[in-house]
Amino acid sequence: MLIINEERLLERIHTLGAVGLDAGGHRTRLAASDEDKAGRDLVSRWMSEAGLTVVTDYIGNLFGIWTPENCADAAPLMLGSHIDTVINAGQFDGCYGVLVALEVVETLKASGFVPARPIAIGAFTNEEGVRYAPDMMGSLVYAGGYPLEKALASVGTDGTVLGEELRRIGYAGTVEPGFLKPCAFVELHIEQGPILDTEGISIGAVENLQGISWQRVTIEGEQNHAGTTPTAYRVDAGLAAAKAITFLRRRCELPDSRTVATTGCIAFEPNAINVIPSRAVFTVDVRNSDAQQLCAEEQALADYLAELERTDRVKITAERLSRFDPVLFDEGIVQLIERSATARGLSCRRMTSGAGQDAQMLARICPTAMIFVPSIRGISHNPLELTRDADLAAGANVFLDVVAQLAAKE
Ligand code: HGY
Ligand code: MN
Ligand code: MN
Repeated sequence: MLIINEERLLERIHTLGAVGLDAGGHRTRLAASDEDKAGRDLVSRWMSEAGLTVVTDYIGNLFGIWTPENCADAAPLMLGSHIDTVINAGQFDGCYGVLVALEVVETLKASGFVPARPIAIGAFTNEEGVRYAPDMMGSLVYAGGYPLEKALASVGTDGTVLGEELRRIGYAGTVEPGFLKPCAFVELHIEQGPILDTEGISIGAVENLQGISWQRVTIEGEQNHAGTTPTAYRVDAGLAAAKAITFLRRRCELPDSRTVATTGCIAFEPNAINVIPSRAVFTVDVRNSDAQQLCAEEQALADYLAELERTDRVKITAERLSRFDPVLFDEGIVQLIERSATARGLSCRRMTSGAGQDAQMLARICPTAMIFVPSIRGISHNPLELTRDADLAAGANVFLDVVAQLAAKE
């Protein structure tokens, strides 16, 4: 059985992982930042050195394409993930998938394998959505789910405009997003959750992905003195925000609930220790793998906020930042993953992706599936994110089998 070059893969993961480290050793490569540019420059160099044609589209999606003469016109097989990160990130989220795709293409080329179709490796822009919303933006635009001009005009949390930043870092691109019409898309990714590690399973054959709803909630109260204002007189935006966040957690703790909810950002104004906040602005990330349940959660929150306006005499507005329905992946590719894992003597189980992924966007335009490898203790979006070398290699070899089979098919 063909296997990847584990040493070369691990070395690239660590080399890319060293890009974007600040003085404190924190790794951050936000979309279209200087650090993202440095990561992109490195990956596109590796793609060129591997003999791939490197192309960037107008939303900055970076592609390395292997087009053997005999099949230039066939619909390409597309692989890939993302190399942008969250703040103070781990080194495997997204990067593992892009670097294994490159490793697999190099391994197949060196083995003399001749595909029946081109193979394109994508590193999609702004998968994390930390600096610019929505998340999975590059792959969403690529799949035709979001207008290019609107994406380029996105204003970041730092006031920058994405299109200008892409030009500034030299990744404004030369081709339309969607320029390749893939026959299929496969993404290898760390699980970022605890299931595979807890159950001692090597491979996750990902058959679906949960829906995601992002909102920004603004609560207006009445700024007042922390000491002299009697409790009954208070119109406390901070307290109302705390009630809303607690309400969401209570919903997730209901029996049989499969909802997860997160408030990752919160800000008070004027943000002073002895002043009752006049305003609270916070984000809400709600996820559920069932479309109806996700709608029910959004409605429950809207109803609660309306109730809160009455009970706390505050004014509340909610702005939708992004929303994606749950996604089902391609059964045929999921079975390919399971067969390869079995043939390699690896334990495997089907699972749902709790995280948003570029694959959920490519699934709009072609048969798509994902492979997961274990995250130790399920830690992710955290510098302690870690996957054992043996698991990284095992996932890469299963990915190699799936790519070889999908690329061989006429
Ligand atoms: O938010 C997510 O699930 C992904 O990491 N972008
Ligand atoms: Mn990711
Ligand atoms: Mn992520």
